[in-house]
Amino acid sequence: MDAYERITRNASEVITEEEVRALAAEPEGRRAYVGYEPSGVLHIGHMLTANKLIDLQEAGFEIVVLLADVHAYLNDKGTFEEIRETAERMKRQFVAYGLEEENTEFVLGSEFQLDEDYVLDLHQIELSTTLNRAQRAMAEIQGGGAAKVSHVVYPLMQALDVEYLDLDLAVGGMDQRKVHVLHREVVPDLGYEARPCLHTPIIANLDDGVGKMSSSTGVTISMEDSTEAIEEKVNAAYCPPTRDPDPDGEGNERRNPVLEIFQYHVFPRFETVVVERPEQYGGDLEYDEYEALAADLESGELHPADAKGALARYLDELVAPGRAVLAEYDGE
Ligand code: NAL
Repeated sequence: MDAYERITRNASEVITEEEVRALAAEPEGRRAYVGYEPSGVLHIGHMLTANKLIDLQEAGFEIVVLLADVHAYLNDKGTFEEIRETAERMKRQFVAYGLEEENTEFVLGSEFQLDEDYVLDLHQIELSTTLNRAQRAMAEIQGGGAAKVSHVVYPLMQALDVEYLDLDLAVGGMDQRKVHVLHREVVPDLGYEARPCLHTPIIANLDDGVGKMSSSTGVTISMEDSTEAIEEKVNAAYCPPTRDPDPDGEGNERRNPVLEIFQYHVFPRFETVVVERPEQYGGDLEYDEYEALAADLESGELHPADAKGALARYLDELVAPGRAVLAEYDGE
């Protein structure tokens, strides 16, 4: 796999391909980043972007993780003190998950977002952005309820952060794309260079195969889950035996969350995937790539129950280190 393939594997979109190819040609010393509103417990959505950061680390990038405390505050996620504490818990879980501490810079938004230069740049973007434009950029991020003034400041700050963190590549889920596009449109007016962006897919809920998988709606997996909870959720997951013929087709919402988790979480982190089966059912199956496993599920060679058993085992292995970090907090 060459650097460009590794950087873009499993991505839904890159803006623009040409700009990302230029980075891939010389990845050493490049900085890529993701920002997260601090939340107490990592869930599978955070883990998906973290997998992309691990790909980028392996391609030679330096990684910056923005723990967006001011953004979480603007999105009504609690008091500033609570959010700060949560940020530290989140950082420790990311390190446990596999973001090497030596190669990862964790930054709190409040470290630079309250500086005079930053605030004046922010006000300049406020002057040139309509309310309507900012609200549209925020639609997929806002926590719910009526939009407040804070909700239109939020995407403008995010657009500016890319410049202030001196980054070469902005990474985020597809829910961040409108903010990143806003970034590309507004920062040139401030005399800054727009940066390339890479967006990861939003995967389906485990229970119904549709919607955005997050901790607030539908069944998801988080670092809080015990081995037994993971087994239960995965065994109850929606897993139609045939693949969606057009998974990205508009209006086509039939999805297979079991296959998606194999694709976006298991294969990127494990060289080979072994599905254990009793001898009488044909014995163990071994896969080096996602497509082979998906094809076997589709043809009936691999039974959904066996696929789920393997998925629960691998997910448990991915979650275990973060679960241990959370247990330490509980013990304090
Ligand atoms: C992501 C978030 C907040 C601030 C950012 C600043 C720069 C780059 C990425 C950022 C969080 C994100 C979310 N909007 O919805 O979790």
